[in-house]
Amino acid sequence: MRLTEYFLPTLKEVPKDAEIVSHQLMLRTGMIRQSSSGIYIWLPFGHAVLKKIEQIVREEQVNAGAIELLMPTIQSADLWKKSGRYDDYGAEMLRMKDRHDREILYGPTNEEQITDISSHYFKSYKSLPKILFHIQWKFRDEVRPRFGVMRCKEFLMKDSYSFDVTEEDGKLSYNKMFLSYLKTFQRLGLKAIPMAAESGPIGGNLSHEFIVLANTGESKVYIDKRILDMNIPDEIDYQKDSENIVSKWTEFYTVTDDMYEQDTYESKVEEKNRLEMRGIEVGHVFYFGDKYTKPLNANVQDKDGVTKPIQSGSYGIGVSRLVAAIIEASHDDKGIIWPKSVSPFDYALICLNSKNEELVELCDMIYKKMKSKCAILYDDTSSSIGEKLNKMDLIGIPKQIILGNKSIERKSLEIKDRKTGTVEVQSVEAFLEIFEND
Ligand code: P5A
Repeated sequence: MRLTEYFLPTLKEVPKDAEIVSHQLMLRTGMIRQSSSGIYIWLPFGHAVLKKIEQIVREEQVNAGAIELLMPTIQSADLWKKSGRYDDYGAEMLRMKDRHDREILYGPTNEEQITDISSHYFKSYKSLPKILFHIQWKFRDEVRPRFGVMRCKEFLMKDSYSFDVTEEDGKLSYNKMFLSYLKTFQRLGLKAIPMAAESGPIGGNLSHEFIVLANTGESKVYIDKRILDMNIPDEIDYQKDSENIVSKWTEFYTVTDDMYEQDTYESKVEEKNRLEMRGIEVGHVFYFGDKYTKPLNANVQDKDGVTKPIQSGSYGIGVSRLVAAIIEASHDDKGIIWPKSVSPFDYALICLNSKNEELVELCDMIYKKMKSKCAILYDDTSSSIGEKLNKMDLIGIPKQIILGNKSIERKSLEIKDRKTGTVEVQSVEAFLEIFEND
């Protein structure tokens, strides 16, 4: 993509109303624009990052055995009345009426709708287990939307729902999702720590939040530091390994403030291992058994011919919140530093002098060769050197390929690593070899 043809409305100034660095940087890099309170337009650069994250989340769901479908954003109030949550959800739920005066709502989550689906299709133990997921916009009329897409009203969520015959199998599904979350956040370049948490309006008595440590986070957390050294194996057999791996992670007393008990913390965690911090909730998993299947009559016949409510859990990832969380975790005073896995462009190509025809010709040639092999943003504008370099640092593409007047006679280019700032000089020829046809 040529920068002269792209739509990247960057700002030099730090916007006054943005309090935290991710919100500031998302506005400065032209990723989002507020449409109304708590509702955002995803401009092309922001949209591209969102889609990258969404794809990684999707791939890891599929790897763990979940199956994608798509439920609508608008739901009928009827199912919510049956589950008893229509009143419970209160003012956070956006309620509407259609032209026939029927009560409808913009879904804040989909437990009711998917349970209704399960009641129609999963009648025998032979159809289970199943984990279904979708990636869909949600609406919650938050009292205090703030920090840009971090806590907003309209946001993109990946939500999965598990269906099993027995509680034991249900717990296995819970553990599979738990493990797939560890994997997902790792691929996104994040250290997200699972913590025992309250289940709130979703319900159930087994629940974990996945939290990225950040001073600007909204949750207060109490950690056993040793959990920070935990790793997950590269190869996972979800069926065989889930229980074992999850039990190792959950051994540590690591909790959000809703669950915090000072005595337990002090008795279970040695003083040198205690860490009290703030964090951002990027995912939340729940096991609630028959909380929804019972009132919505989602029953299954087990192997012995006994009919009973399906065992369920739900598993959420804040896809749009992750964009902000990644920036909170990965930036410096110059701007964003995208992990390779989520950057919309693999390379930035910078032609420092657009008046030097020979240089422009060389850069155009390099651009053409690279374009077919990777995603590249080519600064072909006539801006000043300083402006060009600052802009590329601001938007955070992991590798910058820089060419100036001297590149012509030296037949070389600079490869700058955005994260470390290290610059490597390489001959144009050697660099282009990577992009030659096989
Ligand atoms: C789990 C999936 C649920 O809704 N039902 C379906 C369950 N869980 S949750 O914790 O309430 O939300 C899941 C994740 O969504 C993100 N999130 C938000 N992101 C931006 N703005 C908001 N207002 C918002 N509310 C929730 C969080 O990442 C949360 O973990």
